[in-house]
Amino acid sequence: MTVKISHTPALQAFFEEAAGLGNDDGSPRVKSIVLRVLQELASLIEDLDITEDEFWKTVDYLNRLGGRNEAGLLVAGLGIEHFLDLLQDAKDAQTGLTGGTPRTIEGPLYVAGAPLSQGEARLDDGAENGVATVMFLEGQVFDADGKPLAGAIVDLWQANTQGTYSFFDSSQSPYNLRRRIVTDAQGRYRARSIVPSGYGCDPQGPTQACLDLLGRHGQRPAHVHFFISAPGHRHLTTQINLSGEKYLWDDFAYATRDGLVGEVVFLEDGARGIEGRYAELKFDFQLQKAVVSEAEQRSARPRALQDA
Ligand code: MBD
Ligand code: FE
Repeated sequence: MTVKISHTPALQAFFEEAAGLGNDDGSPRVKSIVLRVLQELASLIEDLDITEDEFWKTVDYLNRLGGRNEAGLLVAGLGIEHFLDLLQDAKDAQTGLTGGTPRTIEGPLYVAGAPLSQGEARLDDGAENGVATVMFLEGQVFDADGKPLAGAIVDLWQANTQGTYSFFDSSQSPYNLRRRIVTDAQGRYRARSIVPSGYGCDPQGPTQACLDLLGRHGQRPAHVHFFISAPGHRHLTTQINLSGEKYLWDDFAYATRDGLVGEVVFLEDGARGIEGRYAELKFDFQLQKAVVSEAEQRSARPRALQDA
C-alpha cells in the first residue's frame, strides 16, 4: 500500500498554505472550509484518476453553469438542497423541534418584494386567460397549538402554464404569479390563480447537460411555493405539489414529501363566477413556535429582487 500523494505531509502543508492558514488575515471560518475543499478535491482526483481532460472540462462547465445562473438549479437537481432539509429535520428531531407542516426546498426561482395584500389576492395577470385553468387556492395558517394565526404572511410563487416563472421568464409581467397575502382574523388566505404546469430544466442548459450524463430527466411536478412567517413563529419554507401529476414522486429536485401533496379538485358548476371548468386547491399550514427570534426569519440566501 503506497501512501496517497494527496495525503503526504508535504502536500497537506501546501494546501494549508493555499488555504491561508499561514497568515493572520482573512476569515478563519472560510480558511477551514477551503482547506477541507482542497483536501477532498485532491483526494478525489487521485482516487478516481481524474484525467486532465476531465478536470479542465469541469472547470469550463462551472464557468458555463455560472454564466447561465444555473448553480442553484444544479444543487437542487443533485439533491443537495433536499439534503439540507434532511439535515435540518434530523437536527430538529434531536432537539425535539417537531410538528407542523414539513419543510421542503425553496428552489432557485424566488423573487423578493412581491405585492402585499390583506386576506386575498389574484396572482395571475390575466395573460393566460382562456388558456389556463383558473385555480382557487385557499386555506388557513395555524399555530403550534392548532389555533388560527391571524396576520401571518403567506408569500407564494408559482409557474404559469408553460412551467416558467416571472422575472426569470422576461415575457411575463413583473411579479406575475407572485404575491404576499396577510392572513385574516381566522388565519385564512385566499388566492385566485391558475393551475401551474411543472417546471423543466432548459434542455440546452448546463444543468440538463449534467443530468443527461446521469441518465436523468430535469422535470418537476406542478407545484406552488410558500414562505410562511409570523412574529413568534418559526419561518416555514415549503411547497404544495399537485396530485395527479406525472412527476409527483419523480421530481428531479426531490421536493415532494409526505404531507405536501395538494389535492386539486376540478369543478364545472358555474359557481365563483367562472364559466366552465376550474380548479380548487385547499391547503392548511401549521407553524412551529420560534424558540429564538432568528428562527422567525428565512435563510439569508441571496435572492433576486425585481427592479421597479
Ligand atoms: C423550480 O420551479 C423549482 O421549484 C426547483 C426546486 C428547481 C427548479 C425549478
Ligand atoms: Fe418551483
